[in-house]
Amino acid sequence: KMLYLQRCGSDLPEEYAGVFAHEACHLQLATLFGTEETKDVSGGWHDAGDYGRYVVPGATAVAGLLIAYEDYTELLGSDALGLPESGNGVPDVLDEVRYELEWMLKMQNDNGGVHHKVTGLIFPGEVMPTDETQEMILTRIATPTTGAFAAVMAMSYTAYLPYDKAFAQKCLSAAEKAWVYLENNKENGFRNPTVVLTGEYPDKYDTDERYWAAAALYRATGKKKYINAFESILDSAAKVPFGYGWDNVGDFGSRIYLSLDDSVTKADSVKRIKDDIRDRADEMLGLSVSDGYGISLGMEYPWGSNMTVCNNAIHLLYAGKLLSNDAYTNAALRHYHYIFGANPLSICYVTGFGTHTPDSTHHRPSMVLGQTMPGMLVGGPNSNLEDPYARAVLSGMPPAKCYADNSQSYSCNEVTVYWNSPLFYLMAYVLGE
Ligand code: G3I
Ligand code: 9MR
Ligand code: ZN
Repeated sequence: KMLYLQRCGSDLPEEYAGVFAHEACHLQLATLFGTEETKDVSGGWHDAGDYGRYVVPGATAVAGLLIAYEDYTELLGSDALGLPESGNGVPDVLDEVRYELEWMLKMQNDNGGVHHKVTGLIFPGEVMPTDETQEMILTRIATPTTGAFAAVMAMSYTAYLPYDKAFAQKCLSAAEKAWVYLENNKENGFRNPTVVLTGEYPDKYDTDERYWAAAALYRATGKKKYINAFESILDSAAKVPFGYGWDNVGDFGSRIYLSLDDSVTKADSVKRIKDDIRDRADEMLGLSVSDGYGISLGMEYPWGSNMTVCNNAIHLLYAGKLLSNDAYTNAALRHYHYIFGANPLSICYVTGFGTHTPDSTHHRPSMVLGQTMPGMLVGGPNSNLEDPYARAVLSGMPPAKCYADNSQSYSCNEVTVYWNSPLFYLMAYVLGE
């Protein structure tokens, strides 16, 4: 539901959005940065507390929902979650993901490459989405962006095939076209142009996105070229690509590869990937065992630390199942409890749940309405104190207490679609066990 309430470009009627209802926003054509060209890239999800729409984090959020659906298909099959699409014969989680995918398809250039984001030049003030009327700027194509797009479009082919063959095929064709772009273009990460001051999501390396896309495309098509690409990326990578975050996404690819029949995988690749998953799970377990609250951040609580907590839990759950190790699974559950209140601040980091919960998030609709949208996971403690408010009130605090429930503090009290997605996965696990 949080993702539904982040929808851009369509009316959100009171029937589904309650006080957060608003008319369609950001319908204006976007101008391709540095040109006079304009393009319709309306739709998708607002990223976070701002109204930017960014392919890289959007793909991460889509991937989190799709692996939850893959792993808990029965449990997440509900077609009655209170969306406009409820009752259409398609599980609502897929309907919600489709809303982002339809937008992402617009972000693909005719040459197969994918544009990085669409935002204003600057962040808007404290306004409702319909009141952000500044010109929308479409930034250039980047290869990590194109790789993440190819990966989630191929994953979406697999997910939608039973429900909408035509849409599934549309996703796959877009994924294959994006792959051809990657074959013909060397690594080219994204950086903001100087005058563009909105979110950047800079990602220099595209090895992990290519790795992930190759695995997803092979699973979708069975074409040798994709599994060959996967193996050669793995062979030439110094480390097995890792992560579930917006910048490092390799684990999404590893899970797919390890799910393939051993008649198509290579024993030494499987071993190398499994050993890497085990080594990182052992490191997380070691940190969890020595941490007062059982999480695995050590002393570094980065921006979006609650996302890292959830992503580490996903890794531990996956490793627990893959390697039949309950210690990993139990540690994952401690990560879950931390999010919901077993932490140094005894706060439930999900808005609207529990007795002590954030009510002043850095989320423009909540700030304008003076009412915090429920069901949002806040970024959480950030020991790097990355905004003026945090620096003013949190200096000297221990890392796990570097959190303030204040709407000015975007570096610890914002919300994003790709912080909710790993939480969604964990809740599906807990509900399903
Ligand atoms: O990973 C390094 C770590 O190795 C290092 O020790 C540490 C200390 O310097 O920095 C870590 O990098 C951090 C990076 O996120 C990790 O991905 C940076 O400090 C931190 O500044 C960076 O923050 C990002 C933030 O934008 C600022 O760029 C967040 O990940 C990202 O979630 C956030 O995204 C924003 C969008 O731009 C706009 N929309 C809201 C959204 C959430 O706040
Ligand atoms: O609202 C913006 C939030 O989404 C970003 O994560 C954050 C850091 O990039 O910036 C926020 O916008 C602030 C801007 O950076 C500085 N002026 C105040 C803006 C609202 O807090
Ligand atoms: Zn919008």
